Amino acid sequence: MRIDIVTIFPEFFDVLDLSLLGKARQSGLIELGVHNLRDHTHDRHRTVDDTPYGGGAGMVMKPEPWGDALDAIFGEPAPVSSEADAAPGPILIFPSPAGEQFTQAMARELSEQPHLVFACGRYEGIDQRVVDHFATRGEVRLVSLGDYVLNGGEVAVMAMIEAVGRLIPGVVGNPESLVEESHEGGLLEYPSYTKPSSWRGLDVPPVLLSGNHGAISAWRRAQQLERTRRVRPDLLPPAV
Ligand code: J9T
Repeated sequence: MRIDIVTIFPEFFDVLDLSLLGKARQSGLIELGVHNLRDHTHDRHRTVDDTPYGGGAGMVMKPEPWGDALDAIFGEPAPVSSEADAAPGPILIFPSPAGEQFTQAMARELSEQPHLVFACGRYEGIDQRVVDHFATRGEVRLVSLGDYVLNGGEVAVMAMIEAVGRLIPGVVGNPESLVEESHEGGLLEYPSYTKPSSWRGLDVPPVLLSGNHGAISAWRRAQQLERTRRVRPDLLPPAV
């Protein structure tokens, strides 16, 4: 998969050299391009924002640097005549608290794409015409991590890249660990324990030491249901 990121803080993404995603980049499973929006400005101050039309607090990101930065990634708009034969382009994602909610299902869907482009804006936003223009050229999605505001899209994009990247085949060593965890089955994860079997007066639930695999599976399932019912009843399927 290819991932491009446009941001005014390219260094923020240096941590993608580390850990599992760093390894995935070295092995070529993930190809990453991080682009500085300010490289697409043309004034001495490398200005990326301006005051909002209609008034109000804060600044809005100007459309021209965004247009130029994204054109450089997408290529210039295709002439209308050749549009029909064009291969589908990248999915363009704007992290935004006004977007659809990012979920494990969306992470899985995005992990199957060949090319994602993330456009990190500041929280007052990017001129709407950038979204509207690129929506005429391909798939555009506004995506929110949850119901809270951040200073910029960078942290949200980092979370999305980690959630998506680990689902790309080969990135996580043991694919079984992907299936058993929270959210993939629609329920929260069961609690886990390792040695020692007794620690600070707390014992590992005896069933886990029993060697009875049927009983262990049933216990874990019951724990998942109990946890989900207690903290995230909204996730329970109607039949439960
Ligand atoms: C600037 O971006 C945000 O504030 C943001 C992005 C994605 N999800 C959120 N919940 C906030």
